[in-house]
Amino acid sequence: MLDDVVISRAIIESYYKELLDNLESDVIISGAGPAGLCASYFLCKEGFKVVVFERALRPGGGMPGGGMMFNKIVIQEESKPLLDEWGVNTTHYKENYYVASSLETLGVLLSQAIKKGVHIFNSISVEDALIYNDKINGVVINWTAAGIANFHVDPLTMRSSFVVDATGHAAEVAQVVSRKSGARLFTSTGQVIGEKSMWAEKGEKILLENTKEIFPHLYVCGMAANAVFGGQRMGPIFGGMFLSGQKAAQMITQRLRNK
Ligand code: 48F
Repeated sequence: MLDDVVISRAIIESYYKELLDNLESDVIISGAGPAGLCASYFLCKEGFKVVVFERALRPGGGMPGGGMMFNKIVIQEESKPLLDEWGVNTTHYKENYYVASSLETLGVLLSQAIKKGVHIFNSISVEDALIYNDKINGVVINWTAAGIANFHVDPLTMRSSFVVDATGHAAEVAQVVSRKSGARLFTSTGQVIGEKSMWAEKGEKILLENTKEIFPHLYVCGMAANAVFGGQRMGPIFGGMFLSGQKAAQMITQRLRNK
């Protein structure tokens, strides 16, 4: 026998328990694209408490769309060990180029991250940051649907020791911190510089350099890192996104260990 209200109670109680248990965490990641998911996986692997907020109903960012909705992604040799670790199938295309199904990569990475203990809350947008004591202390969140409906709904707040901006091209957390804190970001202009046009070779190279702390306790990874520092976009080559997420995780791991 199935009771409809028991089904509702199971969903509501489980969701609220997970949300309440994660009001405070080690790291909040804004954006569940390839870079954010990868960062979350490696941080959880190190034993930290990690929460991801994703604006869209389904996680994955630009990954499922591959290149112009051809649902394949290309990765380079350097990042293949990551896909091997997760168990994603790759096909050798030619020297230094591998192809993977964008859907399989998303499905496997999502599953691996959740199995490691990452808490992913989808359909929730990060709309502001908690800034005091000269650093970022967490994020301000709201239902994406409330924004779409243009409802005047006040948000809620989640606290963490570190925040990662993995929001992709728009670099939304960096933008809001720059606009509202009155402080300079750690860029040459003190602000978000904005991404340059497509150039895969240069964009992928510079991405790892740009993956770093941009405001006290705020790190940036993935396409947001190139947007913040004025790096090139690189289109449907995804190796750099994964390596950037891994690098952000490694840097934050060191900081959390030294606390
Ligand atoms: O855009 P996205 O995939 O960023 P990424 O992880 O990867 C970039 C590639 O997809 C591609 C590329 C490859 O070479 O250039 O563009 O850097 O994922 C960003 C995710 O963040 C979500 C958004 O819905 C997407 O899933 N997002 C954006 N703004 C917010 C957000 C926000 N304010 N709050 C929560 N999630």
